[in-house]
Amino acid sequence: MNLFKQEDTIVALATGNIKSALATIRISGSIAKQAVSSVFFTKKHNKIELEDKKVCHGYIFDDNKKIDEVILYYLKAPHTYTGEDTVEISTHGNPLIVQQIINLLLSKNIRLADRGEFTYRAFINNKMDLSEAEAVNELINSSSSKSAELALNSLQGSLSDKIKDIKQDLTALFAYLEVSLDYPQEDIDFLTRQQKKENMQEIISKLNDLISSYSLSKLITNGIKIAIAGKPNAGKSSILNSILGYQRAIVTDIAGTTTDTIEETVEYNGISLTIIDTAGIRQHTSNSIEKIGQERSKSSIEIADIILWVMDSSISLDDNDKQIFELLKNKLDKTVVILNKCDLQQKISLREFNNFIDTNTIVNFSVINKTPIENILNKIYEILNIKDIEDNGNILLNARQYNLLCKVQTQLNKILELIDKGDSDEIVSFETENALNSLNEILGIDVKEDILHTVFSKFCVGK
Ligand SMILES: Nc1nc2c(ncn2[C@@H]2O[C@H](COP(=O)(O)OP(=O)(O)OP(=O)(O)O)[C@@H](O)[C@H]2O)c(=O)[nH]1
Ligand SMILES: [Mg+2]
Repeated sequence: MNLFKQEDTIVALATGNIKSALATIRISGSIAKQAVSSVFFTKKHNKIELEDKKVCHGYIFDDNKKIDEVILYYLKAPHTYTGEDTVEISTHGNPLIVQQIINLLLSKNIRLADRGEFTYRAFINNKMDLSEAEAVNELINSSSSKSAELALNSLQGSLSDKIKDIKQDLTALFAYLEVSLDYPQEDIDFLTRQQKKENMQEIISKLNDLISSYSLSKLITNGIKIAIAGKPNAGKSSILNSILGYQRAIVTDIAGTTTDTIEETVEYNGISLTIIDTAGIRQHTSNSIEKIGQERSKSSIEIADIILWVMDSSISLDDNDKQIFELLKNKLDKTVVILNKCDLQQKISLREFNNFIDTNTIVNFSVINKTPIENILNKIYEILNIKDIEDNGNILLNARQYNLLCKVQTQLNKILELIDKGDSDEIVSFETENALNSLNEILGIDVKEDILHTVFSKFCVGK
């Protein structure tokens, strides 16, 4: 990766490399204006003066050959995304035209941008900190409306502000400790041990709030994988169709209708749900297709965040149910039991589950009676402890940030212990400095190049 050769002017297609109405080519760096000016003319090949923030219409020429009619604008540093001189050219969205224009610019002492290099430059030029830069990528890759909303919050500094707040508290404490080390004899109003402890406890509590938002962040970012499993004919495909609101899977009264897994995605309360309907599981089958289907059902159960165990409540439990129970018994904490067909005479009652399943995870359901599908979906959210996304402090944490926060948590707990033991302020201030360094790493202050490389290599080219 060329990430760190900042003196170069870079170019990339910022939009998708597909046939479309328009495409945007972005150029950033000290010679952006000069390079574009040398290929951008009026229809009659007269020069066009590029002015800051002014939209211009004209033609891209390769020598005397017109390549495309374009609209472009020049933005002067430092008031740009990257903090550098920038030109954005809006061309017709044909990849062949785009490639010709980019090739032309490459011949003007400009090079192709690496992944995330525009945002990297924004970071280096203090347009955003590292967690805000990460939010740019999260915003682009959001798979649900909620993750997009939270990524935008992070981009606007919601996470950075919280980190800075903790840093500020810690720095204040650190300053006290430093003063007491530097001027031990002076008559300064030092903090008592109890005050230091209380200050630290308050900081740890803020940190813990942030850390606890990670599990929900993961679900919001990655979505929830839900496998619908159970005996043949229990009504699994009917439930998939009810969740989707249309007849996606074939439903018949023939046991073994679904032979392969069927996967669809919907959004519920801002979170993306991937629902996998599976082939019914039964003990004895000589059908080789069904056997493969059942293996796939088991794999889906393995990877699922939640399993909907669908039962036909109009028939009594049998050996087949026992077999499925064996399959799910280590996963009951993430299983919702659906007693389907409750419009019919019930042969299975809640009482039968008392000893081995938390009856709170059981939902009575009838596809025929159109039981609201929310009864199932809300139960899923209950099990995953998704009460109210707004309660999460509107924060979206990624794994890098989470791991660093956990490191800070360990460091702060150690400091608290040292303060409690009455250890010398010297050790405490040394540990505090370590914790401040970890917090800085979240914001990208004094981070190592390989960390930046890892973060920005996840971006697409052109961003
Ligand atoms: N009475 C009643 N019938 C239902 C209900 N849900 C599904 N059925 C019927 O049960 C039969 C089986 O439904 P499916 O959705 O195909 O069941 P499945 O679990 O996907 O079956 P396989 O794909 O064979 O494993 C169909 O005839 C459905 O109409 C319900 O709530 N009440
Ligand atoms: Mg089915």
